[in-house]
Amino acid sequence: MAELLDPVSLPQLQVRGACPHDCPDTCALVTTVRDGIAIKVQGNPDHAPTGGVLCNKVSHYAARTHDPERLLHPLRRVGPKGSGRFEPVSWDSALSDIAARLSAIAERDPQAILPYSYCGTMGLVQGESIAARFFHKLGASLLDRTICASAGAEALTQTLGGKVGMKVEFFAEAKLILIWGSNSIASNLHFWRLAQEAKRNGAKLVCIDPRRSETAEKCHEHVQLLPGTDAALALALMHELVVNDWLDHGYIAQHTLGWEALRERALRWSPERAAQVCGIPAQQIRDLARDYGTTRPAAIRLNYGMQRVRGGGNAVRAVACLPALTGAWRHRAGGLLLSSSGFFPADKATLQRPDLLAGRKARTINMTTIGDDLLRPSSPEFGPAIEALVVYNSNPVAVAPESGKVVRGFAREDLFTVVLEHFRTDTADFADYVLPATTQLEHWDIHGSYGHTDVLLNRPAIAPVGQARTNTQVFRELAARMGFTEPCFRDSDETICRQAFGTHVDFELLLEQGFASLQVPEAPFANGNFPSASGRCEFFSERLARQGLDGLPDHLPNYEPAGSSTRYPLAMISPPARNFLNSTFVNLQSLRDIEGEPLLELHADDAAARGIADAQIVRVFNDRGEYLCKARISQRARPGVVHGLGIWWRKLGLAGTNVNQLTSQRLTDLGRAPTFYDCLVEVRPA
Ligand SMILES: Nc1nc2c(c(=O)[nH]1)N[C@H]1C(S)=C(S)[C@@H](COP(=O)(O)OP(=O)(O)OC[C@H]3O[C@@H](n4cnc5c(=O)[nH]c(N)nc54)[C@H](O)[C@@H]3O)O[C@H]1N2
Ligand SMILES: Nc1nc2c(c(=O)[nH]1)N[C@H]1C(S)=C(S)[C@@H](COP(=O)(O)OP(=O)(O)OC[C@H]3O[C@@H](n4cnc5c(=O)[nH]c(N)nc54)[C@H](O)[C@@H]3O)O[C@H]1N2
Ligand code: SF4
Ligand SMILES: [Mo]
Repeated sequence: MAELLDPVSLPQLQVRGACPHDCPDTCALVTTVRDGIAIKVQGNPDHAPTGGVLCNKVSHYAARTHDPERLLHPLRRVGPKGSGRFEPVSWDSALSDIAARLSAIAERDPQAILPYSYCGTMGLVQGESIAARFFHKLGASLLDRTICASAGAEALTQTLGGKVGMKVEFFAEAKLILIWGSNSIASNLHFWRLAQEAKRNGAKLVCIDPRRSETAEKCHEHVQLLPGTDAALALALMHELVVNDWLDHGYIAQHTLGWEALRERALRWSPERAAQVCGIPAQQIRDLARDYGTTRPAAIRLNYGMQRVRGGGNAVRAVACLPALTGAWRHRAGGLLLSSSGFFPADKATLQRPDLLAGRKARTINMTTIGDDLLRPSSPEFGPAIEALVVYNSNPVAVAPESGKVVRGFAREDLFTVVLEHFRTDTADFADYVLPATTQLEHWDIHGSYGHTDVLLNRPAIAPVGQARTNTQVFRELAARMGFTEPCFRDSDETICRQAFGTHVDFELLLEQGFASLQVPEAPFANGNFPSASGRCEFFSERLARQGLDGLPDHLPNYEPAGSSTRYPLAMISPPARNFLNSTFVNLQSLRDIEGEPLLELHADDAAARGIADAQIVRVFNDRGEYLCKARISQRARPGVVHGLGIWWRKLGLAGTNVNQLTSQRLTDLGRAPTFYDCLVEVRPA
């Protein structure tokens, strides 16, 4: 049983759960509850990937749950849009009015209604289950959930056949680890523990990142390339593998597709050529290639940081070719991991019921371009203007690119907006109705992972705080009010937990210990068997070629390459601040105190050229907008590149904006994803 009575102190429960956050580690939690209050959230020591340790953010989860600013009852807007002026209303009147408003719009055209959700929780129940069923039945617009990972996901799918890779635990046995586009210490802490173990066993750690991150400074080698130049680096590594014959010819012949074409492409990328593009010494590329070509086993921990630029998909494709060239996949501690989520057999058809569309063809809106799309009038190409937006598990006003436009869209007085939230976020401020949602400590859920291969079950530890309701309950009740009679709208959360993986996991084991491992081979691609159509690692992708795209990976320069503009000479990336999780936790005083203020890290030379002193307030700007923050002259930055750490709540920043005021809505080469790290700016003292 999960609940254990502590014999010594007051009656106290320990309840097993799962971290809900969008983080590859998917930790197993143990929540201690006393008198109905969660007093402590800890890592489950029995779950190997968690190892009993949580990050600093989620160690504060009990405080976040019982924070005095939690939303406790439904709110209805009384002031102008965005003013944040609300009055409390009953659930019944809120839900009745919402159902009536949505019904009236749906009668004209249900596609004028758009759900907007992402990974505030990664749970399969409080994410896309009843909510998806509801919007499918309604015939609402579909949402293309691209804001994070779809460029890399598409790239992996076009190369390996799916979001699959090494089993994370075996990184500990690798002798060379490339940490590529990942600040593991901040955003993949439990992987970093494995990398440390490998280091103690003699492994060399190399970090490839434009920023000298917490992780980069602790690796043996830091390759500090310019943003958006990873494909050039990967191709030059291939060049060296070819000319030095550090290749596994047997593996290439048996388990890959398109070798001759890739070889030819790689031979065009001498280290000197790539060095020009990447802004690093050619010798560093040669040395890295020698390490990669001659060390066994060699493992790559690729992460999403490199794919937030125009050529992000191609970059991931290029890197994903490397382990097949050297045969690194033969060893369980060799290969690559970007995401393991493709190993999880989630039953999406049952969870989400796309069949409820019943032959209707709903249009798809890309969540990344919500700024433009909210401002679009009806037209034959676009379809109806968006009239209603239902937001859950996301904070688009803070996290979506080009927030000047996002805000203008949300501020439309004729837009009907419902936001399900824990707190009065920047997005909630623009709602017509704010509905208080339960947190992970208050509801059931079930989780896969994109960093390990265990399923986790989350049991509620406490009763809902205030009048908070689960996302599922809100959509169940809206469904009932709108006359949706299918039995799937009455499934309980526990039932949905059981549906999620069907017989693929032992649910009794989940109930008992809180986690259950998938059966994944130790070295899944030692003998090929990639989940691609050909069963091989596809250097050349027929599918991409048929779409008129390059079948081979190549370097595509950024839309806004470093050094290409005299007006905006600085390339800005905006990776996460360590103590926030996207925009979650920014409102928690204890964590915000650690981060201090919104920061722009810049190199001393760039600061001096602009007369900027450390800790001075600066104006960061481009044609899309401007943002005030504090300058930090920092050895983390290389000249010409600045780092606007994210993702602050606009209203908690210095002048009511955040870094996304500057980012653009342009999309990546593959996967229709955002290009947050492909952004030129200028900086001046404020
Ligand atoms: N503490 C913390 N942890 C998090 C999150 C958080 O907000 N805070 N967010 C979670 C989420 S949603 C995600 S998607 C992951 C994100 O975590 P990651 O997948 O690791 O991605 P990022 O944090 O975007 O970027 C990682 C690193 O890539 C670097 N980078 C930027 N541009 C480039 C480039 O062009 N090439 C290369 N090689 N590197 C580049 C950045 O400087 C950064 O150090 O982390 C999750 N974990
Ligand atoms: N400039 C810049 N912008 C970025 C990024 C970047 O690196 N730089 N990173 C991008 C990435 S990788 C991502 S993933 C996105 C993240 O964007 P989002 O997925 O929007 O993530 P969060 O900002 O964490 O907002 C999640 C919200 O969901 C709420 N929530 C959590 N659990 C529940 C629940 O059970 N029910 C309900 N109703 N609400 C819940 C939380 O309170 C929180 O306000 O941001 C992107 N934006
Ligand atoms: S955010 Fe990541 S590291 Fe932190 S507790 Fe959750 S899964 Fe673990
Ligand atoms: Mo993300």
